[in-house]
Amino acid sequence: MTTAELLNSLGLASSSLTGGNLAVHSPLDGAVIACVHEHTVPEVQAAIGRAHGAFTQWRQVPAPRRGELIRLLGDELRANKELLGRLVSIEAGKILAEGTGEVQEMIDICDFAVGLSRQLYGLTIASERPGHRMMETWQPLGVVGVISAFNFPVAVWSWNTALAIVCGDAVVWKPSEKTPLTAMACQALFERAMKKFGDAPAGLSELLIGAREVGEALVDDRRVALVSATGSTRMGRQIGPRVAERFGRSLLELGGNNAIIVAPSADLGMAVRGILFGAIGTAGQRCTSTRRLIAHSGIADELVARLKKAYASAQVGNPLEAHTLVGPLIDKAAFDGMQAALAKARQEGGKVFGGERMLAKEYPDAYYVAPAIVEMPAQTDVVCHETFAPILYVMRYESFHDAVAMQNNVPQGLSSAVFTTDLREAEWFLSAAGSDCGIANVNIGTSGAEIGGAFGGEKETGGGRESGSDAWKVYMRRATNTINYSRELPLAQGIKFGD
Ligand code: UN1
Repeated sequence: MTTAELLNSLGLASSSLTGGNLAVHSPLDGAVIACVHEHTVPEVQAAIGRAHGAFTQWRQVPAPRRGELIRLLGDELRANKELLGRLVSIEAGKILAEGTGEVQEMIDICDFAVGLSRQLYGLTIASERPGHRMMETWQPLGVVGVISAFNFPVAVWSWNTALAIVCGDAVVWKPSEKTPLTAMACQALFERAMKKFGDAPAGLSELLIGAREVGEALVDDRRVALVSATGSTRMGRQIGPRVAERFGRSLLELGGNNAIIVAPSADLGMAVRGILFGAIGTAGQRCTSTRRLIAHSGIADELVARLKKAYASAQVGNPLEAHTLVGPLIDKAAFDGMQAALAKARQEGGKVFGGERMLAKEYPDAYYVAPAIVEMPAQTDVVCHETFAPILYVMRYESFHDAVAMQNNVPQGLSSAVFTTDLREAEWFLSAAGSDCGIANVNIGTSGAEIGGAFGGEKETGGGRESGSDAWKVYMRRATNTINYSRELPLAQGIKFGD
């Protein structure tokens, strides 16, 4: 099936794929696969207006009925899992197993949200006043602006959208300008679900294609109650204050610098597999990718030797081919960033294994790399920065508490893991004095979280939580209600006022 046929079967009309001024390149070979229309600022404002209009109607639809729309979206995703997964591979460069895995993650959050649509529970609270009752209700919030990155071009939208829609909100989405096609496919599937649903208001889900100005118009618009943004810390540092300035709400999912600690008691075979998936899976382009390995000095040599062997046999190449484990980097800028980080690591005393460009002859306009392992003398400056590429920095430790301190001693706080069979170490790692990350795992790696838990992290990762657990609450506004069913009007705190 050609890319054009694939796009057509996902509901994208050929006319929407040509003639626009935004060229879409596939990272597989650098070829231009479409030229799509970029939205202007007035178009952005009109889209937000439509979404706001839709919100005022949608908020009055009972939540379980709203859940039905997400159930239908889940059906569309199930029916199109292979096609959309393939498009994710073509546009973002991840291997097919991970492309379809990402669509599965969308299906999972839809299922979660359908159940949630009957569980948007508030509390009943004891009042201090006789004949009074207090309660808490969760009300729809408004328009949710979603800004997403190229590396999870469809799942991040679905985490936000599935929850926002059952919570009674409308969504305006600005995907990465590197991955507009997967976004257009999601929007087409959403529209199919809307059609089957019947009477959902138009404008419930709006898609905006474009770069910075489009994002800025979304961020600055007072009608956008929540801005949920996934991307670099640099981006979040701009968005956070701009949204706060107008007293909007933001949910930030920014950089990670995720470490795995491997203790002497660890099952090394498991550790190697966990590190491999975390460090080279998605070519190191997940926010949860494993970027640091903190290995006990007693096992570090053996562990690194086993990792190098595993790296050497991991196939780098076209992600549509069955045996490939590592696809390309998204673009030349990503490759340059990786090379700059490796050069800096060398200057800081690092010993680099791998990291060179591959397949340049076959694909002169694509950027395939050998994943790199860099043994560092210490956790130097370069190690403290997130480089969105398959670089694994290796440091050694003697005492477990020092390892945990090293793991925490970076500006980011997304994901972390320990491989140990020592109960004391595992529990310490998960304790108040342990990992300071939003995700802390034992005997599994840093990436590949399930949707059932809240997803996000601390410090420069931005503090937001999306997906499972009670992350839905950020998509709603909380009202505290006090109801007086007595014939008196007592004041709280026993205050007497004029009587
Ligand atoms: C991201 O990289 O932006 O935990 C999200 C994981 C995936 C999501 C990653 N479920 O690796």
